[in-house]
Amino acid sequence: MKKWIPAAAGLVTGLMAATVFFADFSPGPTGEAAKDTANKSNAEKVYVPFGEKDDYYLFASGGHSGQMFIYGVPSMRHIRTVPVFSPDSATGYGFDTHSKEMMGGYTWGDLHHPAFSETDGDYDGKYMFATDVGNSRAAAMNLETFTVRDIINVPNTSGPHCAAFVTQNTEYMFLPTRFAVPIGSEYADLDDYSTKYRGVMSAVTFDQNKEKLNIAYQVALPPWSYDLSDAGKKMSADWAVMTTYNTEEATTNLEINASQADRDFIVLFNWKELEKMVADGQYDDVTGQKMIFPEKHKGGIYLVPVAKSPHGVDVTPDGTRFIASGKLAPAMTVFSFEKAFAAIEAQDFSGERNGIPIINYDSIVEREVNPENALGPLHTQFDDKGMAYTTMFITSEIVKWDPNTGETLDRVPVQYSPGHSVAAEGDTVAPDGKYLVALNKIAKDSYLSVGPSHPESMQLIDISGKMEVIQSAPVNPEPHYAQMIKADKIKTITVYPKDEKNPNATYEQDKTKIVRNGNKVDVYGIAMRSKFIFDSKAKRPDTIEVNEGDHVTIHLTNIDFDQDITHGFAINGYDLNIEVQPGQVNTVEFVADKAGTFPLYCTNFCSALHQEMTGYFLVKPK
Ligand code: CUK
Ligand code: CUA
Repeated sequence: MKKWIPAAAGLVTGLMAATVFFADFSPGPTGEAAKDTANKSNAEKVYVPFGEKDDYYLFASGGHSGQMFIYGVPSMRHIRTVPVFSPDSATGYGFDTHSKEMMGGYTWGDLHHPAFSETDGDYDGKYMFATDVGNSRAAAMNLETFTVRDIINVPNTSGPHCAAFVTQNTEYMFLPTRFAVPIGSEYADLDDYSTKYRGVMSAVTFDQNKEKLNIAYQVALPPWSYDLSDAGKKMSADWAVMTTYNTEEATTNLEINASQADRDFIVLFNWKELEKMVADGQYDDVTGQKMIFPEKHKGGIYLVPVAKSPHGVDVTPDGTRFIASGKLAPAMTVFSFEKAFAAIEAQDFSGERNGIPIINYDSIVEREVNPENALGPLHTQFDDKGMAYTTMFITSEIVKWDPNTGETLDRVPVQYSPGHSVAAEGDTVAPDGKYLVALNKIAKDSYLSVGPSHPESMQLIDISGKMEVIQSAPVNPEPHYAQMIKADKIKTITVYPKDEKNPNATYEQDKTKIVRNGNKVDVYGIAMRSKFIFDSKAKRPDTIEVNEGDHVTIHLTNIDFDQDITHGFAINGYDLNIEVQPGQVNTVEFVADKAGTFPLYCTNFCSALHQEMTGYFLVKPK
């Protein structure tokens, strides 16, 4: 706008021009005043008064912290960190016998994608699953206690990245690998990559009664990188999809070499059919696993060409479509499941790779969506009306669009570079709408500086009307994905129920004892406000005395059946600390390899006399 008023302008024209002029140069009340108004209404939207609770739990993956971060929405308050793949002294995780055994000797993990257990395509609030890209593991967390109950190593796979995603009734979670390796990770020359390497996908089941994960079967896919995946829903419930890149089979400088081909693939597979093939013996026994080789055991797996180097792929809540996003192509590609089924039926294939049929792209694509100037689409979530929300990594925004028409409906900038976003109940057959959280990779200037490296950022977006960022929370490295569940679906327990059959439990003080058997010492003790009792008949019931070199096992029962009265147990200088939650029985084992006098104490502040909750661990020298 120029300061131009026609010389011949009358009063009215002049006023109009002046109005336009003013409007152009000061867009409404700007500066501090406007900020205040906006912040007040946003503050109200996210304010959860003391005594009231948040509406949603947000489970954010902790990336290479190996942990899970639990936040409340809309307050965006960090409530808890639950260790999954990494030891955590705050909760004694990785120190007590069970969690140490689950840890399998590893000291870290890389947790990318959490997934709730589902019943009829809806989060049921019972379990949370996750995989470890760093050390190829899978875990199941019980949501009554927010503790991990089982971890398995996934053989033949290196870096199950795009998992976990679960089928509609938690029949399976599928763990495709990010890195191709020879089966069993044996040595093979990289010149033999195309013939000897494989990208193995594992179908993992979970037995809720035994709380055990198990590998049902594996599929030896071509040696490509498998990126993101999603399970089908409703009409596509028997199917699952995943993206793959490096179909060039590059073995070095992937940045360039894995980005050559114009098209990579989506892998579409029918897990019901794979299940049937396994039941019919159509697999090879490989390193103790049932391995399907697609070039030999035909059926159930198809390829769909997609714009180069795709990242995310997401199934719409109604299960009719799957949408792939291209990190190098600025497009979201919408495919129809119905058309895909018809193409498979008609064998409408354009060729094959490694024995897997390639479905004719044109037969099943609905549209390619390119919102204007939007770059770096990564992941898509959905609201209650089926509208799509795609994160744009490069242009740092969320774009809302209509999968039915491809029309762009809204967009909002986020700070900065979002990877995933997560919608309330976003991966169910019936998302809630209402909220979306952008998981931003780069916070830059958002918070008080903590040095050259900054926290990541999660921004809460109100999606009930025009998208608006209403809250922002710093978060430790590094949430990749998250899921958001209605708070009332999660039913935690307040104390562990008495388990009279547990041979290690000691609920009565006069049953405490220290049992010696050669150089093996078993302590059956109690933790209570505000003392330890290891042997009630001893002169000093809170002392444990052993000989140097003894193998010591301490079974500790917390007999405070009272909400939030957690005790800890640490031995000074012995590098161990465990936790016993109310009513819980926990065990720690170690060798008393250092002679001397070591105070033991409760690490978790439990009463006014918490400081007095101490004793001695005496180790007589040899
Ligand atoms: S990945 Cu991190 S932004 Cu592991 Cu889901 Cu896409
Ligand atoms: Cu028990 Cu502090």
